Amino acid sequence: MTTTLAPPTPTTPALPSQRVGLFAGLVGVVTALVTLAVAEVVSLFLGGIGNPILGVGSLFIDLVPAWLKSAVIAVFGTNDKIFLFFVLGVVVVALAVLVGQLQLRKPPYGVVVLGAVGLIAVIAVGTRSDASALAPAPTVVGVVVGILVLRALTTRLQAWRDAAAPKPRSVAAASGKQIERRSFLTMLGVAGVASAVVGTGARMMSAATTAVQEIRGAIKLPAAASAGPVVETANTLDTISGISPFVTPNVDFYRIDTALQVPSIDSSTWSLKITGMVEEEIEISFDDLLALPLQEELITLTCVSQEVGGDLIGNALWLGYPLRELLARAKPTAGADMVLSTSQDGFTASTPLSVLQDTDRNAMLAVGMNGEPLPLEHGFPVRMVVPGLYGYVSATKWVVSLKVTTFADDEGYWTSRGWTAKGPIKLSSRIDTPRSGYSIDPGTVAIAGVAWAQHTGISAVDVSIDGGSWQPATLAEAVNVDTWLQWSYNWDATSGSHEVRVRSTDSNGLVQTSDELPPAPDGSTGLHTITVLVN
Ligand SMILES: Nc1nc2c(c(=O)[nH]1)N[C@H]1C(S)=C(S)[C@@H](COP(=O)(O)O)O[C@H]1N2
Ligand SMILES: [Mo]
Repeated sequence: MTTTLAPPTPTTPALPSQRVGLFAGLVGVVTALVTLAVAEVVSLFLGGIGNPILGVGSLFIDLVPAWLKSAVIAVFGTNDKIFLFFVLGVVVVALAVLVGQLQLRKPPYGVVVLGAVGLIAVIAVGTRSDASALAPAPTVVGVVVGILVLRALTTRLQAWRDAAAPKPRSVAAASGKQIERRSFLTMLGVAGVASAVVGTGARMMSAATTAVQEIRGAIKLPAAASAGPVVETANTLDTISGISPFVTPNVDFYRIDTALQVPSIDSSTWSLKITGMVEEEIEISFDDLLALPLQEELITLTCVSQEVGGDLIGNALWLGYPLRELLARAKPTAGADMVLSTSQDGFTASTPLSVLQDTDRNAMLAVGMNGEPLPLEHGFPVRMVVPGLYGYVSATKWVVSLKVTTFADDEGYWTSRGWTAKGPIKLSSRIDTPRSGYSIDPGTVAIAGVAWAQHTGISAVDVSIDGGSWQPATLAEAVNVDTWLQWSYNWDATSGSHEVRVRSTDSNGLVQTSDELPPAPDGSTGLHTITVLVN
């Protein structure tokens, strides 16, 4: 008798239901991690607003009855916040496990609960007193990504469970089970680790920003040794509705930089080094800087990327120390013609040494902007401000070093990207009001705006209606040659569509060109022209 050896009857153990339950819970926890990590990142990019955990935590503090609050403080003392976050953490994990279980066993209820928790968080952040219109964004984006991850993970867990279900064993089924298992575990692991790393990083960066905001808030800037010009509103055209105010409030000041995340620099650890072609290298701390006789100056900054009529320009009262004095201490050596300034985040600008040494021009290392320490996004604790040059070759924010060098040897950030090495600001002008494309009533209308030729000064502004002859505008009193100048022109507006054009003339008699050039490589030219509909 021949015996045929029958293959052993395979009995695949089904995936035990406790293990499925455990993995569903993990899916929930990873979903929560992803949701919170995405919210942290979005919040960070929005400058720290709308953090769901902080929002819910603050709402919680407001809602907890006073007696419970005192009881918690009695027990935990100054660790009361840590206790609160511990409680929140436990609640988050419990909800997460619930979400994971529900999505596996009773879909789509996991998604529904996640959405509902998200809604509560949106309400929590939205009811904070400092909430902005964008406050719900981090939570909303976080929950949307969380839902996608929850569904993807649950689908993979189901596939693994189904592939592992008891059925006549075949090699194909066994390898299918392997594949589903690996696919699920890989996604779970990657999502979990990535969100933990990214979320923690974003949280630490936000915390650093908050800490530096507090340091900034505590700084008392010294008064200027030589006070800046006092600008009476009566000497400006600020009362004309729609005109740019002569001094731009910090919150309205344009912001241009390559920083994805605003650098947060503790002023007490900040220092500036002057190196390169100098007889003496210098290092100066923030306190050293504040102890020097500071000056105050009104200077209008302009971005080279400004299109004709654009808004990448602003005027502020800067408090700082003249760069020429610092350079005099370092004693540049013969042959040097450029200073390459570097920011903490690696941006560089090439500024002609002669401009910084000019006794007639207040190039400064600024610490104050309109009576406050520099806002973080405008360079806290210290930046450069140089009258007459576009920002990309002069206005380095978060500046940490100045290398005295030559244009032949070194190059600034934008120069290596095709912009010119030197960037004097071009004469230009803008119509602020009426707004282009808007309709207005007939009668006397104030056409008004600003004109600039930093470090040269403006001598005239003219307006032309429908291509007619140039009519002189009224100029505000010029405070200095480094700021823009407000102008206005009273126009007797008649019904119909009209074209309004402005042109300025600088103090050297140079008339603003009508030739149109784009911003690259050294600044736009052309005349700002608007169309107005008169009813
Ligand atoms: N560190 C750093 N400083 C910088 C820049 C930058 O990208 N990084 N951009 C410059 C440019 S192009 C301009 S126009 C001004 C704008 O300054 P503001 O953002 O304070 O208006 O900053 C300059 N300083
Ligand atoms: Mo710029």
